[in-house]
Amino acid sequence: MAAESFKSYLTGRKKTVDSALQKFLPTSRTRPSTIHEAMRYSLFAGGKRLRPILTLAACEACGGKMERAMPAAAAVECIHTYSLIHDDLPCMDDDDFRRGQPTSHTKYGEGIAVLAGDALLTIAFEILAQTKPAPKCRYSVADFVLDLADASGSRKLIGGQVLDLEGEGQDVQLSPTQLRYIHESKTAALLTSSVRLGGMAANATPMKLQALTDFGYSVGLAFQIIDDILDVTQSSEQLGKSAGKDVATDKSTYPAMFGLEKSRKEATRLTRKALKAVGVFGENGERLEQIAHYLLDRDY
Ligand code: GRG
Repeated sequence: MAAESFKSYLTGRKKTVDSALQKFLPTSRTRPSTIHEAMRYSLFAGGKRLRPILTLAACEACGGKMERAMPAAAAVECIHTYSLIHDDLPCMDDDDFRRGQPTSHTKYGEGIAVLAGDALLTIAFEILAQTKPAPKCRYSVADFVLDLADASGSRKLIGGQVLDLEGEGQDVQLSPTQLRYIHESKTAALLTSSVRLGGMAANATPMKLQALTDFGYSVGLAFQIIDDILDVTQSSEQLGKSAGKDVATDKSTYPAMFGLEKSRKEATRLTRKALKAVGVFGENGERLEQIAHYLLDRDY
C-alpha cells in the first residue's frame, strides 16, 4: 500500500469520480439546458462521493483496475443524488439546504427538481450499462443493472422512504425492528450495492462478493446511525444541511430511541463487524478498512 495519506487518497478519488461524472453527464448546454443544468447543479454541489469511492475501493480490494468500476461508481452517485433531490422536496422532507447550497426545488422550482431527480435516476442506468466486464468475467452487464435496480427499487431505497414517510406525524414511535428495517432499505442497500458493483467489476469470487455484501450492510447501518447522531450534535453550517430536524419533527432515530451513547456504541459494533468481513482481503482491503473507520469518526 502506498504511503499516501488517507486524506489525500480521499481527495484524489473524489477528483477521479468528479471527472468521470463530468464525462458521463450531458453538458449544461445540451438542450433542454434547464434540466441538464439542474442535474449538474445537484451532482456537483459538493457531495463527499462516499459511495463511488467505496465502489472503486471494493474493485481494487478484489484485485481489479478501478477504471473497470468507473461506470458503476458514477451510476451509484447519480442514484444517491436523485434520492437527495426528491427527499428534499416539499412533499417529502421539505428542506431548503443541501450540500451547503439551496436545494434543487428552491433554485429551479418543484417541477424541474422532480425531473432532475428522474433524469439522474434514468441516466444512472444508461451509464451503468456502459460497464465493460473483463473477458470471461462471471458477471454480465445485466447482473450489474439488476443489482443497482434492486437496491434502488420499491423493496429497498424507495420502500424505506415509504415507511419513513408513513411513520411521520404518527404518535406511535416505531419499534427498533421497524427502525432497523428503514435504515437497511433507505441507506444500507445502496451502500451495499456500491461495494458489490465494485467487486463485480473485478470479477470477485462468490465468497469475496459475500464479504463485500456483509461489509456494505454493516457499514451502511453504522453510517445511518452516525448520520442521526450528527443531526443532533452538529450545526447546519457543519453539515451543509438543516441540522436538528429529526428532533424538531419527532422522527424515530437511533439517538431518539436509545440515546447518543448507546447509538455510538452500536455504530462502533457494526463497524467492527464490517472490518471483520473484509479481513478476507488481507492487505488489499486496507482502503475499505480505512473508509469504515472514517465513516464512523466523521463529523459531517
Ligand atoms: C426519495 C426515493 C427517495 C429516497 C430518499 C436517501 C433518502 C431516501 C433520503 C435522503 C436523506 C437520508 C437520511 C438518507 C439516508 C442516507 C444518507 C445519510 C444520505 C446522506 O449521504 P452523504 O452524507 O451525503 O453521503 P453527500 O451529500 O456527502 O453525498
